[in-house]
Amino acid sequence: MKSTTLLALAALTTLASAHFNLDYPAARGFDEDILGTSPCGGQDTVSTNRTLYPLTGGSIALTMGHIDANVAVYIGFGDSVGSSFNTVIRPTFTEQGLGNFCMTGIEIPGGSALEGMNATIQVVTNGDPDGGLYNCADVTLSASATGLASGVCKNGTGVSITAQSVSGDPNVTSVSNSTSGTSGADAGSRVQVGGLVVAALAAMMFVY
Ligand SMILES: [Cu+2]
Repeated sequence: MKSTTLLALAALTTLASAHFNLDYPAARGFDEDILGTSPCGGQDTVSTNRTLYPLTGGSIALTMGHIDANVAVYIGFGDSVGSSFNTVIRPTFTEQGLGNFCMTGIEIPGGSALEGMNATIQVVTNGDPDGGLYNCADVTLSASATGLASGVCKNGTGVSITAQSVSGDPNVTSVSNSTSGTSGADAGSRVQVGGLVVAALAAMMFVY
C-alpha cells in the first residue's frame, strides 16, 4: 500500500508540474516554475538557433501535461519581438488528453512577403487554475522549410479537440468540463485519480 501511495503521489506531482512543452518548433527554453510568466514562460533570451518554419501548412507539436487545456497560438514578426505577439495564428480552442498533441495546417498571415523573415511563435494555454502558461519558439519563415517528417506530428491516445472555438485568450479562460461526452469521461477520470490518492493516504494513516 505504501508503494501505491508513492506512485499515485508521483503521478499527480508530474501532472501538476509538467504544464505543457513546446516540442516543435523548438522552444527557446523551458522552466516549469515560471511557465506562467508572460511572455514566453520567462524565457526572454532570443534563441541563436532558429527553426526554419514554413509559411503554409506548418505544424506545432506539444506535450500536454494537463488533462484539459484551452490553447491558442500567436506570432510576432521580427528579430526580437519582446511581448508583441499581436497576430493570432490559431484562435483559442479546447484540447483534452495527456501527452503528444500536434496541430497541423498552420498558415502564417502575410504569405510570401514574409519569406526569410525572423519571427517568434508563442503558444499560450490556460494556467492551473488561473492565468496563463507560455512557451515560445524562434523561427525563420521560409517557403522551403521542410517541416516535420511524417509520423512525427501525432496525437497521444485519448488526445482530442473538444471545442474548436472558445472566446477569449487562453490566459483569461478556464476549461469547462460539462459540455460533451468526452469531457464528462475525462472529468470522471480526474475524480478517480484524486480518489485513489485520498484512499491511499487514508490507508497509510490507518495501517502505519
Ligand atoms: Cu501545470
